[in-house]
Amino acid sequence: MKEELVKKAYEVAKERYAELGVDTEKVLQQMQDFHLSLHCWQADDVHGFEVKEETELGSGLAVTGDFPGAARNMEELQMDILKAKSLIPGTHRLNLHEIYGDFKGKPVDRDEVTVEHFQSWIDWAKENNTLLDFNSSSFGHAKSGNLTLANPDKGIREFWIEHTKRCREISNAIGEAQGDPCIMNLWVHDGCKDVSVNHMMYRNILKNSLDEIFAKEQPMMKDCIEGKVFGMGLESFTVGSHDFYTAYAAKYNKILTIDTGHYHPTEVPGDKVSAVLPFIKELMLHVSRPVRWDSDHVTIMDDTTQDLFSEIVRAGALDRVHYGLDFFDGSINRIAAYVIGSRSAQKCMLKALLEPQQRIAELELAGEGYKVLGLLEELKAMPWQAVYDEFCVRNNVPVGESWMQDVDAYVAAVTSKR
Ligand code: RNT
Ligand code: ZN
Repeated sequence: MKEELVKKAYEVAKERYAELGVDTEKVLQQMQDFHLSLHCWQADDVHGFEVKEETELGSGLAVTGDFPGAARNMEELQMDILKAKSLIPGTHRLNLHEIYGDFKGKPVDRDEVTVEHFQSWIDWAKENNTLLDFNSSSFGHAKSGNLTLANPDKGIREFWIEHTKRCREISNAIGEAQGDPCIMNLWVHDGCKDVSVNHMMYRNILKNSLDEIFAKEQPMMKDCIEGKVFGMGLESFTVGSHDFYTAYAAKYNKILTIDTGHYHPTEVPGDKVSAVLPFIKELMLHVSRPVRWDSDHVTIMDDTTQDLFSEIVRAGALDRVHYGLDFFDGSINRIAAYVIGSRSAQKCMLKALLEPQQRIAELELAGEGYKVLGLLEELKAMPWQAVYDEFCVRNNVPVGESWMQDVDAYVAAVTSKR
């Protein structure tokens, strides 16, 4: 019954969009090629699997909420991710942090990690037809403090340099194993809580650390670097600011990560796409949602997300962007968080693809300002939802709100027993 309704609605939508010159079949094909990189860390509030006495996240990142049922180990986390993926149309990558290694109950410090700690992930990914991405992890460790790669203390700095080099080795090995480059993100929280004066020194140190880390060619991985406006407890100064990494990425040919939660409240992340792409070859996204001081609420269809995806499509840059997610809410069902965030990001991309781009571009050049505005407003209420439903049907995943029943069933059978 429902499928019939979806079909009918889709046929109508297809005609409505055809009138505008938009081919929904082509767009559905593009959606099939739009792969998100699901972040593993929503499943367990960024705990990871390290063996250590102090399990507080601490230094650098904060997660709030104590909703029951978080994954407690690798097996549970993998199950949860597969469950979430089964409710999201399309095929998607998985983004791992170093702290999610298979450490087999042994303490492995961050400067000791090797690819063997990720072999079981590589095998799992292969079995489950998933490509992997990677992140170095410099937060939540006894040596994290306020400064890692930008630390004037040589011993601490070298510890984190070693960690990050090893993460690049691991990423490269993952890339080789999967026959597709592994995208490795580098984010460090380094900064100052209060007024400080040695800014040039910290930034020079960070630059030198990065130079050393990136010195070795790793052909089957790609480096991306992520800035931030400020971190908890480090409110006054951020060494790795957006400007710092934009300049570094442009000069040294790195991928720039745009985390939608990492800018001033009136700054528009989507506007950065066309500002940096003339100078930077590729972008990585961390699709997220800032609320007040927090940068990591679950993604929804807000203006920020819509604008970001529309800017990518309008820039003709679909194949120059990697689409990572980065939110971690511990206060709601974590599998639902993945589903809501992923499906919302997809809907924003779908709406972006359903825009009669050329026509609007021409109207703008012809000076027909009111038509540009009018058309963009009309498009907001076009039946894009019918196209998304059809996308779900074609990918064999629940249509509309019915995915919630699956989540409830999973809670009853699995997560409520944890
Ligand atoms: C933190 C950054 C970073 C992390 C993850 C866990 O502000 O956004 O990307 O969220 O690496
Ligand atoms: Zn991020």
